[in-house]
Amino acid sequence: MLDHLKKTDPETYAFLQQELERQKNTLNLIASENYASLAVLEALGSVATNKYAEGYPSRRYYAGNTYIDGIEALAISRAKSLFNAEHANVQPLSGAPANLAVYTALLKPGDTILSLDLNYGGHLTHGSPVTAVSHFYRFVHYKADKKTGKIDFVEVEALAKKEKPKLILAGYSSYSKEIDYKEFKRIADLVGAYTMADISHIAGLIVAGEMQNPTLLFDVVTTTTHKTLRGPRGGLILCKEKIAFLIDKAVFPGLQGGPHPHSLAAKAVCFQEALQPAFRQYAKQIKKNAAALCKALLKRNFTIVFGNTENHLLLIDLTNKNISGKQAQDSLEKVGLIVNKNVIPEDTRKPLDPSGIRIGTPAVTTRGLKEEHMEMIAQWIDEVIQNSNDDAKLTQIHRQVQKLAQQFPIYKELNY
Ligand code: DSN
Repeated sequence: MLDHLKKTDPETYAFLQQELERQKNTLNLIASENYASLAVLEALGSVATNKYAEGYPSRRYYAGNTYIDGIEALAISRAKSLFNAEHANVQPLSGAPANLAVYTALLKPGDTILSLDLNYGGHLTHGSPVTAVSHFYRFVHYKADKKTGKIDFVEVEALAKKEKPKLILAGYSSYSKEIDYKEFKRIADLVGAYTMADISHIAGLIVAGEMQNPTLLFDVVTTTTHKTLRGPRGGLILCKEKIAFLIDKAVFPGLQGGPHPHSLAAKAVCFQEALQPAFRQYAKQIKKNAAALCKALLKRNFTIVFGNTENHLLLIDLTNKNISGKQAQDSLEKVGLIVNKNVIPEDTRKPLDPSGIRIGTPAVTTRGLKEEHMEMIAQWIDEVIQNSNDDAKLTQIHRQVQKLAQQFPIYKELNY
């Protein structure tokens, strides 16, 4: 596929070839990653990247946008039908810019946002002190029950009444449970706050009907397009018509310049793919695989944070296994199982070497792995954790992982 690149820039080409081999020969269990289709990759690598298109369809600041208008309008209308949304803005460059655009549209600097604590599954852009947004807005955090993951709405209501947030945020990056959007909306109405959901992780499950859809209930919903939705790296905002003007103005010209038209095209393709019946089957299997993996790990005495999973991911507390999250991540990478270290609720360790790892099934499900393979993966994880210093054992497991990976190509059409 990369003949011109090979001639022009052999160094970049070589890295991309190595990355392709890495992806082919490992099993990707990172909950936020996936394999975009060849159609999405073709749209991303298209001539649309050559165009500037500041503005919105039919209201551009540059000539020559007839076809980019067509692409963006297609992406918008598909996003609206996919999520059942009144309005869609497909221009955010990714999830963090999408969230910042919502804050910019609806809040004034210093206003309060009520969101989930990072250690309980919240996201950096929901107010971690290391982010710029935490300097612009005042974040107050609710928590979830450490054992069950349930959100205590009595606590959320009390916090909302005390702190008077302008915006209440539901939506998480390492949270494995269903979300009660109705309760959040009830509390937001009590205190006159906007409701925002960040569904980046679970968008694919939502459009397939495998998880609740907050779009009709909430004022605004943000998502990335590259996780369970399996599209290009990018962001998307869905909102009620009554705030559409504010959202659009915040994205452009508020925060961004020209959108990335190649990415708009790839989003249109991704939404089209997600509208197909096969995508529903895919999302169902993601959940089945996560549940099977969870069961197989519990059987091997792993501690699953919040007890189990109701979506595509699970968080393992490794404290009883006497290994840190980073050591586990590194040892698993040696055998070709790719996961990420992750903080757990009330973690006593630091984020760069926390007590947990996060595991997700969207990418391996795209490759075609089923419940029986989750049993094999759990067995390998267990063996790696118990033998993390035994290089001979790790080499043996690595061979088995590679064999399974090679049976399930990342792009069957190309035999990759
Ligand atoms: N980095 C993403 C994740 O892994 O959840 C969120 O931004």
